[in-house]
Amino acid sequence: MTATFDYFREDTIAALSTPPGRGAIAVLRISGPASLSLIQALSPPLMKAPPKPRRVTLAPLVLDGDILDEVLITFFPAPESYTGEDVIEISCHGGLAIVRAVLGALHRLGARPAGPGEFTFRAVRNGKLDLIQAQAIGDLIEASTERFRRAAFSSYRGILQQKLLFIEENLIQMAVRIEASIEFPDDISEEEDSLEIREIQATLQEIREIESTAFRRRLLTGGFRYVLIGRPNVGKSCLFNRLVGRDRAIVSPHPGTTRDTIEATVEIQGVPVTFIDTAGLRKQPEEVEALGIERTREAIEESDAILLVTEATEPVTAEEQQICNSFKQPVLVILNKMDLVSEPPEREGIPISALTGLGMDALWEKLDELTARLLPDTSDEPEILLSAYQEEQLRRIREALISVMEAVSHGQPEIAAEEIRSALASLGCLRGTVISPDIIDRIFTQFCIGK
Ligand SMILES: Nc1nc2c(ncn2[C@@H]2O[C@H](COP(=O)(O)OP(=O)(O)OP(=O)(O)O)[C@@H](O)[C@H]2O)c(=O)[nH]1
Ligand SMILES: [Mg+2]
Repeated sequence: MTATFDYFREDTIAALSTPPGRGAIAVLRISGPASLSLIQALSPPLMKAPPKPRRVTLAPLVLDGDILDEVLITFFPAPESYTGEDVIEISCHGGLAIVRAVLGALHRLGARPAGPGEFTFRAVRNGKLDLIQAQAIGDLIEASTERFRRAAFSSYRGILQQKLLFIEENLIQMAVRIEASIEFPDDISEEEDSLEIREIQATLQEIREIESTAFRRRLLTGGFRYVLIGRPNVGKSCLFNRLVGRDRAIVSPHPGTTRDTIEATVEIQGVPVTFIDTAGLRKQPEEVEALGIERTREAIEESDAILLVTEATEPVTAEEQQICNSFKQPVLVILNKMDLVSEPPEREGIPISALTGLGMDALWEKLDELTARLLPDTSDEPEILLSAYQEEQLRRIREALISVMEAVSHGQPEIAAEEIRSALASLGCLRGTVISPDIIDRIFTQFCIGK
């Protein structure tokens, strides 16, 4: 990333903080030592009466005698601001041309365009946020479902940081003891070594517990996949469209209409659930359809649950029965086209009509139940959301600690000391006590500009 170097400069940056595009208002942010003088240069009345800290001031922005807009300005003097530097927030009218003109003026007067996540980077550099909170803020912005939002918020509140601090203290004490054993090798008994090994095992256990929460992020971002399968023409696409709330898949009276898998995502129980419409399963398909059926098999493999769509008018086939028995995933059997029969057939299934919407409420209830069942119970543990970066650092710490353990048990304190230093270094990267260009690349450049 070429922007990396810039992040360590202490100049003044400016960017649009609301999403690009038309809106009622747009918020721009300036951060750095020249923030106040910049806005004063753009707004003559503020030269005479500087904006009061943390109060909103109405002011015109003027460039070359041309009024760009009338805006609201808030001045957050250092260190009581998001970044810990002098910050000016400008709320202007959210027109594309206005935003372009105001940003252009700020840049012309000397503010550098901010890189992605650079405001948050400065907040970390200035000790306003720790690195873990910064990543949680990234998650808060990304969170599009209820559960993800809640998890991101609790991880923002610092549970992981507390746990890591505890592990760090343990490692430091361990390092001190190991260093001492190099200086005074005769004072160390075998008993003390085995005590040390137990300490390391306990710390390893702590780390594994934190690592075991990694699935949660994948769940909150990726969610579940429910695949709709069944014989051709049973109404899979029609039901799919109903479930995802729009006409995505083509519905037709000809069997073999769907040839490719189609996906759409909705929210159930606070997590994203992707429904997958597939090509109907049949024994002797034509060539293109056969490919579609291959994809269907793949979709089944990757799914968390199966919605087996059948026709209420038809008896269940041997093939359908086999599907119910041969997969490990839960299967919901759906009896579609209930509008064509007077009574539900005498077999298990959820009676619906994808065409008329009959029975859809009951089906949604079943889907809620199914999803709740698939969700791991995390109600009594603190929410930790590990990023890929954090997972990697934890793995490094764990591997280093295993080497420490081996070295201690083989009576090699020098190696143990070196490995424990490496574990502490990874822990520093994880906690953000060391900020390297690598951290900027891996974390901050993933943010949007203006954050
Ligand atoms: N009466 C009635 N017709 C339905 C119902 N659901 C679907 N259909 C009709 O059944 C036909 C097939 O529907 P699709 O949704 O295309 O079926 P499919 O299972 O996706 O079929 P393939 O993609 O060919 O495998 C269409 O003519 C639909 O209008 C229903 O509940 N009642
Ligand atoms: Mg179809």
